[in-house]
Amino acid sequence: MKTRAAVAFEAKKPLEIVELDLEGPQEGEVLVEIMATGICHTDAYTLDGLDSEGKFPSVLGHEGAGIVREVGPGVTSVAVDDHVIPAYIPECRQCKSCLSRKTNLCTSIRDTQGQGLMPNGTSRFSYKGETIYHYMGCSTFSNFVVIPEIAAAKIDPSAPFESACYCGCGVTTGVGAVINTADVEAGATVIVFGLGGIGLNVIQGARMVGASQIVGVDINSDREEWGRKFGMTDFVNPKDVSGDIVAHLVALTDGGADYTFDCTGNTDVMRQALESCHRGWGESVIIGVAEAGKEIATRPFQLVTGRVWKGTAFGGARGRTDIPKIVDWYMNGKIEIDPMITHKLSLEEINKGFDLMHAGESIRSVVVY
Ligand code: NAD
Ligand code: AHE
Ligand code: ZN
Repeated sequence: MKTRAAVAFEAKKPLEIVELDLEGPQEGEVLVEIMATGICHTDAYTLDGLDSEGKFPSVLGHEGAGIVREVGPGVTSVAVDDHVIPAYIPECRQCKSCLSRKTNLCTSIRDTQGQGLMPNGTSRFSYKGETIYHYMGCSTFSNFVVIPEIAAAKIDPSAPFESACYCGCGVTTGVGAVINTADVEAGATVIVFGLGGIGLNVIQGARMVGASQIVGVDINSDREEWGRKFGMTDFVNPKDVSGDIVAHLVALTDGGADYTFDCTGNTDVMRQALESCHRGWGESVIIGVAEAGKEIATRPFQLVTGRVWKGTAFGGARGRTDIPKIVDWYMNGKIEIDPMITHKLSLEEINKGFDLMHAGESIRSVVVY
């Protein structure tokens, strides 16, 4: 079949809207009509050539929601007409990682997914006879996609696609980092660095679990109003702090925060986040994705004196088990999504979504097919 898609033919070039050829689902695969997709900073990072795994030409996008239109042989867990979110971390429930119960990082198809291919080592997309690669197993910037069955998270069919799609990455990552990775307790103090599409969800997760102080840090002062909408109690723009930002934050949180989260992808900020943790017990969670070649550093003494540095992928959420729960939390009002969706665009306008993100003018742009 043919599908309309925004294709990344080359790094650092705008996406091009073209008609691709799409092969039908093979064994263990499903065809999904994507109804809406968010644009996450990770898409921009890959398009900008900063991802060591980035492959071109490819169809980016990993924050979508849609309807199953066809299932391949052997598919049993989803059926035609089911509403699904493609999970970039699938959940096979059979690999060592899934069975360990210690991680959400299902390993069963990670190798081929990282190469932009379906589990059998081939792509379903092509353009004028040439292979176009998949991205993160999702490629939601295409109106129709083929995904592995183990990556299809079945959601409440009454959930609107334009909001639910954000649970495919940003909402689940931010809220999940708080409840799964850090396991923030009521009364805890929290600092969130970077108040964009992910950081605001960390803030609402911290509010949900009853954190007593939620400090937001961003170099964009417009983000103060945004943070406060979701439960932030204090805002700091590092540009307005005359001395050392870490010392400022440690003083503001009575010796350092119980939990800090990097949602910027900037390795200098990751260090500040770690060092703003409380001596003896503070935990810092890296969510931001740093560009290829970057490394983190701190004095080992920071860890010797009890601070813990960890990271999270997709907020520790298990694709098929946890995405439907997060959608349900949205549907029953436990979490908010709609106010964060600042822009709705057509596929033809998708490059504008990237421009808005880079200009700091959007929280989330959603492309509606
Ligand atoms: P975004 O562009 O919406 O938000 C980033 C925010 O960080 C902006 O508000 C920006 O002003 C702020 N910022 C930038 N530099 C800063 C600095 N030096 N100090 C303080 N604030 C600063 O991006 P997003 O979609 O929220 O994504 C945030 C990061 O999380 C990206 O690196 C993205 O790739 C990553 N991410 C990781 C996961 C995961 O599973 N680990 C999932 C989704 C996104
Ligand atoms: N491919 C990059 C790393 C990119 C990365 O860390 N991705 C996150 C999700 S970001 C979503 O917006 C993730 O889940 N990583 C786990 C995984 O297995 O990819 C690189 O550095 O090579
Ligand atoms: Zn993402």
